[in-house]
Amino acid sequence: MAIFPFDIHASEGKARTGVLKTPRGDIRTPAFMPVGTAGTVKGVYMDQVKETGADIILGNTYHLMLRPGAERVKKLGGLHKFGGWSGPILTDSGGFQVWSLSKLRKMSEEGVEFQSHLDGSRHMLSPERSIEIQADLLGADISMQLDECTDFPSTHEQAKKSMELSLRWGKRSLAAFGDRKDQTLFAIIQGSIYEDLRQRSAEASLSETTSGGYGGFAIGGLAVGEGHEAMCNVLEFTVPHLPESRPRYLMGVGKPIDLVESVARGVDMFDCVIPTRSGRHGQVWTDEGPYNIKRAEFAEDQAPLDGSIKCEASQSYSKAYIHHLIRSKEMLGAMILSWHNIAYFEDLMARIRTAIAEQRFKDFADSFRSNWKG
Ligand code: PRF
Repeated sequence: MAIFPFDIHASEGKARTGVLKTPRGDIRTPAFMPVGTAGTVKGVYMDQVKETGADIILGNTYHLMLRPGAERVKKLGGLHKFGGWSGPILTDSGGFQVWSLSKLRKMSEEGVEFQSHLDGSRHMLSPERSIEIQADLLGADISMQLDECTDFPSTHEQAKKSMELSLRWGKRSLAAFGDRKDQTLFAIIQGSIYEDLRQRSAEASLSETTSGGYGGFAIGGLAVGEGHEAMCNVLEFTVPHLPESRPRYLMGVGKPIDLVESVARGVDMFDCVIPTRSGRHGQVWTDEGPYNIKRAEFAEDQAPLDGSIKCEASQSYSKAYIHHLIRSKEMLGAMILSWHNIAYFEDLMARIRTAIAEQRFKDFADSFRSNWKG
């Protein structure tokens, strides 16, 4: 398979900044990927997403296979054409969404059988079917292996069993992926909070060499209830087992402080629904943490959300207006806040990249920690 070139331009401590080069465009790292679950970054036009500085978006196997159906997306030209995003797309394999959304799920060696959260219909997702959906039908630039997101908390024994299943599914995913030219596949490291299991997962994934091995390594099974400290601790002992030369992706994370702390521990890529999901509920993200625009104090506040961010949503509407829109449940309120929050996250990543390039990331992280109140 294709292994996309990953050029690291600068590093400081464990933090690094660089570019992952894909046939559909460069991804500047550390990167934040807005989540486009069902072929749309909820409430935000693709050209607005692009303008915030996002180089890549995420799509979901689980949602798209259920509606409108992966074969239909293929028939309509693939996910890039269907959704109007010409840059790189990474798709999640479905395991995690089955784990968090579907009603009945039955795990077996073969894969996961589940009932749709939409209409109760039954489906089967195997490593091979997940790759077919992601790479052939949706046309993802980066596919993820099928994995099982281990429950938290789990005993060492449960976590080991689950991690070993993910390893076997990874091997099958890699074999199913084969020799694709312009697409790549990432492994997912599991192992809950256990150091020996994380090490085993990383080392076994690394030793897979079918068609050149994995193009990158994700860390799964975090941000599932273990808490910020425990997550940082797992990153601390997991990242050193991953190759320097390949991108590291922390799945489903997180708040701005999580991003800063994870970059400090060597993570290169992130995705999270926070900017859009919380935006729909009136939350505004800042370097100090989130606040809710519905609060009475904003009723006559004529200031913009953040004049320092180059984004129409951040600069051109008053807090008073957005306060009114959200309180009135006007859809434009949710749209402006989702757009602003993505711009804030992308601006934060750009500041992180610049700080690393200028060798002042440690100072940046220290001052970020002390300002953070969230
Ligand atoms: N596995 C997959 N997707 C994910 C996760 C995982 O463990 C997580 C955990 N935070 C988010 N998204 N495949």
